Amino acid sequence: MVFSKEVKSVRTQTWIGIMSVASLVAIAGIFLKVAMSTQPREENYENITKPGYAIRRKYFWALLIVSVVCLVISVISFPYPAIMEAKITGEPVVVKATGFQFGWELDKDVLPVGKPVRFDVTAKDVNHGFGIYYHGKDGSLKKGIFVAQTQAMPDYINKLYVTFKDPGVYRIWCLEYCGAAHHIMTYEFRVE
Ligand SMILES: [Cu+2]
Repeated sequence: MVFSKEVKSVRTQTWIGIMSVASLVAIAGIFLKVAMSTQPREENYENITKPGYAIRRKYFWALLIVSVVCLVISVISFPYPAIMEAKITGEPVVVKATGFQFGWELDKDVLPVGKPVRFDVTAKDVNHGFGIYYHGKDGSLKKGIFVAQTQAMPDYINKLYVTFKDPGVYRIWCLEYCGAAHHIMTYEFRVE
């Protein structure tokens, strides 16, 4: 028998098709057999979960103890009690303080010692930081001691209450970078 090229090609394709279907059926059969023979595993999960939960419980208590210890330590070093002790007694002396690029305007240069002072702080142009530092009795203390601070903001008046304990020279320093000459933005007043 002599077949043409086309007939040979069709035969080959048919064979490939039959072989493919046959292997698919065989694979499906294997899957089916495995699926049929599989049964739910009977295992004692308690053996695993019990020690697992025990470890979890230990971790929980350890974490809780560590958290409480950390909380107590951090609360002790909080500055809140000192702030809460501060009380305003009597009418405060009101000082209007305005920040601008690059300086401060205050309507008073001499403030009382031991009496409450209220700074009404605002700004003319941009945000500034209003920081008060103590520079010693005669102003010779170069590195000032921080006293109090608030923000100086345009269109807002932030009220800062301070009772000066020490007479001497105090300086205001801008605590927020506000431009090229920010570092010279300072003002001096006296407390007597
Ligand atoms: Cu500034």
